[in-house]
Amino acid sequence: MTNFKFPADFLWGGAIAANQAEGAYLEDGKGLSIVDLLPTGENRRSIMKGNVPGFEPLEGEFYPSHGAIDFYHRYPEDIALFAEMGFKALRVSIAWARIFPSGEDAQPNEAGLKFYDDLFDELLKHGIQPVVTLAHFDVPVNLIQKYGSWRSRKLVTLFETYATTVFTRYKDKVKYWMTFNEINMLLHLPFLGAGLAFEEGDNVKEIQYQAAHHQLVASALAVKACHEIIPDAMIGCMLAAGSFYPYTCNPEDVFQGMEKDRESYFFIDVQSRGEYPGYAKRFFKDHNLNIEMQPGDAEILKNHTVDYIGFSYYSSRTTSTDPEVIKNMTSGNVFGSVANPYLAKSEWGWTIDPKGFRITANQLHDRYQKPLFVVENGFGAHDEVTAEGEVDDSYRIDYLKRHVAEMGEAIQDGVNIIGYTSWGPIDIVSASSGEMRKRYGYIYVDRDNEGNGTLQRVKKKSFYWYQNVIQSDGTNL
Ligand code: BGP
Repeated sequence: MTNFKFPADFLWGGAIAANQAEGAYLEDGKGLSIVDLLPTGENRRSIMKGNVPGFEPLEGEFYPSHGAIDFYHRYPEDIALFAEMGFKALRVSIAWARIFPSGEDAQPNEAGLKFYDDLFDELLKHGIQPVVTLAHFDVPVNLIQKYGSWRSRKLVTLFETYATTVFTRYKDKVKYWMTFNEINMLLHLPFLGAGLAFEEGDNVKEIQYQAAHHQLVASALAVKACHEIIPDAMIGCMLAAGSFYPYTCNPEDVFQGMEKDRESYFFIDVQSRGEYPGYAKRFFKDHNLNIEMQPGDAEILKNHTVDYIGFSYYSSRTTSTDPEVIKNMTSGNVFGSVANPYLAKSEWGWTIDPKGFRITANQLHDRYQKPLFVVENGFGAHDEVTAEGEVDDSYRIDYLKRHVAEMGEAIQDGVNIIGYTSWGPIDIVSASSGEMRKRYGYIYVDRDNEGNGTLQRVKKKSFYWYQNVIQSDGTNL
């Protein structure tokens, strides 16, 4: 089957995050970070939402992310496999607490800086562009304990120092940057997204939007520093995207869909257009939220907007104002979506909607008129290794095939998409469950939730499929 031919310079690749892949969570001077404290199991969701009164770090527990897939030591082998697939780009994140273990150390940790130097060198050796997220669900724990994380203005300056440090160090190696991963997750999983732990009686909404303001200013200051230090770099924002469909054509449903989309667009409107949208100002007023902004903030936001819009897309969302529909069709996702009767779901209840990918990309293009970078998309599933040592993940190929096809359609619609880094090209720890069981990779990793397994890497069927896609510029799906 011949499909749309993607541009020759299209950035095909994959995306991982430090805390889900590296392991070595206390090695070479690294400090504790939020994710190091997130247990698997029932309480995880509630903790990720910020229900952590009297927040105290848990010592001595083991979670899969502590060792993860040992990317920290095995990255040369993994990068060689990515190169074999033909990757042009690998999205990684820097663990803030590897560079500044307490988040506020006077000097950066040289061992941490060196690790990423070596990692970027290894990528460049294979002709793979590093695409680097500054904060992927990552706040040094000390900053949570001492300042209450992003609710404090203090974090803006500390983040700026961190960002400036890494821009200066890696300016010759990294040309694609991103500030906060899925910045809108701050509203849905505030502990995971921004280290926010709530106490009884907290005005949760006010704290969230105050923290959001701090992240938005910090993001703009990072854009400023990046442009000054690495003039030939591109720095973007990153949204957990996926448009809301109204459940019916009842204007109430349609209006609610628009409002729910705006909960997410809010962040990108500020990062890309450089100012608070009118609907946000109204929201603050209607809810009596008092958000402290300093003189000069508006100017910072206005003058340092992002160069591109990075986004993840896994599924669309559906919204209804009808209590009966909500009661019967709530699906267990963090965005408060009801189930869409036209769409199938993954084993984890994530709606599968390739057409929604095209819709979302078009909407982002229409709204921002900036290059888009698809920095996450993929299919989480439980994979089986056969007795012959093979993994037939045809279901994953099916998902990816349909999404890449719709991405090609979006480009033909006139949407400027510069790259596609699918999520978890090698199996890593799942963010929502904290488990190894939910896998996304083209490469299987022999590791279970208890930390057992040889860590051996095995090419899945999708490995060869993706290799072929890249090699054929997307024409062979
Ligand atoms: C996004 C995150 C990733 C990631 C992915 C898949 O929200 O940016 O960190 O893990 O979703 O989610 P999960 O691992 O929960 O399946």
